[in-house]
Amino acid sequence: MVAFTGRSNVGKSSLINNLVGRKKLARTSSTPGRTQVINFFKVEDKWIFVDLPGYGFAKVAKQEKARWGPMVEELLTEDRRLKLVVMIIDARREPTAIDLVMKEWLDECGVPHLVVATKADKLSSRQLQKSVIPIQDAFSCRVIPYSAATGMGKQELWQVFKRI
Ligand SMILES: Nc1nc2c(ncn2[C@@H]2O[C@H](COP(=O)(O)OP(=O)(O)OP(=O)(O)O)[C@@H](O)[C@H]2O)c(=O)[nH]1
Ligand SMILES: [Mg+2]
Repeated sequence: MVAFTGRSNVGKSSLINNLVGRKKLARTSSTPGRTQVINFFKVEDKWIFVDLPGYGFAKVAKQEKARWGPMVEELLTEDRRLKLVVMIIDARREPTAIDLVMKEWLDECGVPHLVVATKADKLSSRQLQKSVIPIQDAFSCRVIPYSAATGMGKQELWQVFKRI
């Protein structure tokens, strides 16, 4: 089982769709807060991809958050099927405080994770190279550039999954 987390509207659902090669498996939207429940997708009978609601979006009703917050936490810390968390951030931006807190929390809980910088197609290759450096510095780990529009990073991510 692989879970995908990141800020609201960063492109989690789009990344899952791109990885799986299906346009409408996970619902996407240009409005933040689209995914408001935990969605489980069975992939090739071997994997379960978990599309998590995005964090950092104030407009999602408090009640909703209170409902799934503990569920997300339980899934990330106690579900023994979970093998990896993919943390997704926007390639064009430096990670925000909440991203860093999330990463720290995953480190502390000992949850295996990696960082993916998506929407890479919105940058030129030069810009992308420049923008990945501060992201890697902030997280102190390697960052995989990704684009759900072009499929950049797809193979690399699948290779990681196949090793776990
Ligand atoms: N150009 C480009 N646009 C993208 C990419 N990934 C996502 N988007 C766009 O970004 C918007 C948000 O994408 P979603 O996949 O719904 O984002 P999400 O993280 O699942 O959002 P929530 O479920 O609301 O937390 C949509 O308009 C997507 O089309 C990408 O790699 N490149
Ligand atoms: Mg979503």
